[in-house]
Amino acid sequence: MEELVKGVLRRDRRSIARAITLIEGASDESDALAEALYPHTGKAYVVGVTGPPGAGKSTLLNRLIAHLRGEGLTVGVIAVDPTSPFSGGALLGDRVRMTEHAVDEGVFIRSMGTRGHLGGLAAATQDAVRVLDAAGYDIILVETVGVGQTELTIMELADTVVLVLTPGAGDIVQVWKAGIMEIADLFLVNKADRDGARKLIADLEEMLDLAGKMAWRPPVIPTVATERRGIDELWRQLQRHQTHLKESGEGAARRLGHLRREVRRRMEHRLRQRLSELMDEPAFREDLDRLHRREEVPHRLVRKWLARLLAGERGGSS
Ligand SMILES: Nc1nc2c(ncn2[C@@H]2O[C@H](COP(=O)(O)OP(=O)(O)OP(=O)(O)O)[C@@H](O)[C@H]2O)c(=O)[nH]1
Ligand SMILES: [Mg+2]
Repeated sequence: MEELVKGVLRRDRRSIARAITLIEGASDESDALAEALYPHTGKAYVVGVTGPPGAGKSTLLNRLIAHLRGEGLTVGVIAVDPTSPFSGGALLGDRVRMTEHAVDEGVFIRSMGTRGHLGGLAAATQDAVRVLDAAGYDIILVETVGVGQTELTIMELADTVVLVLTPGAGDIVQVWKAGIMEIADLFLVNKADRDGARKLIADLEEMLDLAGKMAWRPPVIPTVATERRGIDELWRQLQRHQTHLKESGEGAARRLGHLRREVRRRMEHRLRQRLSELMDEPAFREDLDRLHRREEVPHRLVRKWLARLLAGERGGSS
């Protein structure tokens, strides 16, 4: 374990890969690893990129990585569920491995599947981001597909959230529906080479007008990822937002809010898990039988087992 932590801290790629694999398994060992790394985190600028399947997120990230490397910055990438049936399952990792970032020590790319995370996908993603943060990558990009609740939760770990949209009917409706409007700091209109881009940009600006005065008005940026168009503007706006976060105090407030929600989510997860274990115990089933025979009262049972649950947690049986 000590070796693994040291390896991550000196940005040894194999250690980083092993650490993330360990963390995906959610065990006592992975908890210990996450705990050892936590004091070394908090330095990276974390950017979340989300949007509908096939919007061009991976292509954009690939271009952005190249741009950032040109600026001398190191980049870590976590792509959550990057295989989408809509775009033929093009894996960012695969694509990048085949291109210029393949042998680049300053880039680390990892894909995470959506299945098999005992502690929840959001927690696993958070821990994976922290591994890269501890390893000292300057910028960490997190790609997730879609606009569902899980994606919103995952986006909660980012300093800046980028929403990628493409021209096409219904996009603007999606933005309204998903409630992602409130958490998007930058709107990208990708595939701006296609019909309808201008209309989408106008619709977004109108929506932002309606939202009224904001401390930060999300910029709407047209991009053509396949032709590298708009990537420098994307980076310029990301830097602008980073400055805004710092100078307004919003960045610190946001991180504190994220940590609060993270701890709450982890506690809820743990309590639910422990509750299920307790309710499988023979003693609980006996109590249930007594309840059934009217020898016990539900309300008293609740108090009794809640006390037992909390006593177990105090005992530190984690
Ligand atoms: N015309 C056009 N096509 C683009 C542009 N950006 C990406 N594409 C194409 O759109 C398709 C999907 O691109 P991806 O980068 O895989 O999209 P994604 O959002 O990462 O997809 P998922 O991860 O599967 O949700 C690919 O065939 C890209 O070549 C663009 O700006 N213009
Ligand atoms: Mg992708």
